[in-house]
Amino acid sequence: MKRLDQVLANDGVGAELELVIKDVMVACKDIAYKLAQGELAGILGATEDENVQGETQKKLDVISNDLLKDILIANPYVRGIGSEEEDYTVAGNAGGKYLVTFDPLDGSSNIDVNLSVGTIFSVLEAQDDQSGDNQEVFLQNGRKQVAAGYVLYGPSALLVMTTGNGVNFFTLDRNIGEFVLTKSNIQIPEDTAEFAINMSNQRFWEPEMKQYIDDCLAGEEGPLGKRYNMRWVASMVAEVHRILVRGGIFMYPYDSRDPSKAGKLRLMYEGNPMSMIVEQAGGASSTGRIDIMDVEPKGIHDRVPVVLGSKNEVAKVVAYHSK
Ligand code: P6P
Repeated sequence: MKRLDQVLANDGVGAELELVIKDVMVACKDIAYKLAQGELAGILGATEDENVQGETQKKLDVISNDLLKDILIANPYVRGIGSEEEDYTVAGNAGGKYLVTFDPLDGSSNIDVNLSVGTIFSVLEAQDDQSGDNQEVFLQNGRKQVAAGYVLYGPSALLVMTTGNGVNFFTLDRNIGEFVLTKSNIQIPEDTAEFAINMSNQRFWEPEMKQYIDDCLAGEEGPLGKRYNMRWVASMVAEVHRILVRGGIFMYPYDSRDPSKAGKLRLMYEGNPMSMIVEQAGGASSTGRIDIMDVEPKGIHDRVPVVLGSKNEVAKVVAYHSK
């Protein structure tokens, strides 16, 4: 079994980026341990606070955020971090060349009901010498990412990661406290009959999305000519992982509940890292109109509509939006 550092070295990842990724893993192993303790750790439940997204923070949201922030801003190669749970980007080392954005605990509404949650991370290179507490240095499109990954805290703790040479799965071996390679060169099936969307938002979608889902529900007799199945875990990391393993399409489209926002999911630490992973695994990731990784960010907490997964199914959704 190859350890993460051996795979990174094989993929030509330099020592500095390797150290950044290993620090993310130190934090994620601690998060995995705390989650596995559940009630025994006395850290379930919500805080009294709301984050910049307007969402009530779970205790583990804050703990996970602080674990990742503290270790990364102390890393000599990290210029700064951006987090779903931080109002602004946080400066690390002025001489560092890497920028790390993360959603420390995605799907955290599932924590108290013992369902899967995850950590999502993305790594960019600073293109100038601006300080890491200036969000401008982070505002690069998703094609500029040098690494992206997530840790899924499920029955086992799984790291899924890419540095631009395909996607690998690593399983946390709790006997040695290391992530070990368990599957290489992941390929998403190009076709699917399984869609994931929160149907309760249907009346708020654009007509094109309503039409696509209506046609999925029409089954074999409908224009798409096949019977679809549906899944919704309310945890993007779990949905994306299912798609990497057996194909599928995940959608969190624009909806009119808050017309000022492009969607619920965030570009810099959800849309972009998941898009890099999905594209590296032979899938596709779109806003419904353009590739997510071609969206030019204006702010660290920008929202983005998400349609990702099996590439032929994503192409169908894009076609609905171009009629
Ligand atoms: P809803 C979790 O809060 C999250 O950001 C994603 O992980 C997940 O796919 C989505 O929101 C769930 O949203 O509206 O179904 O609760």
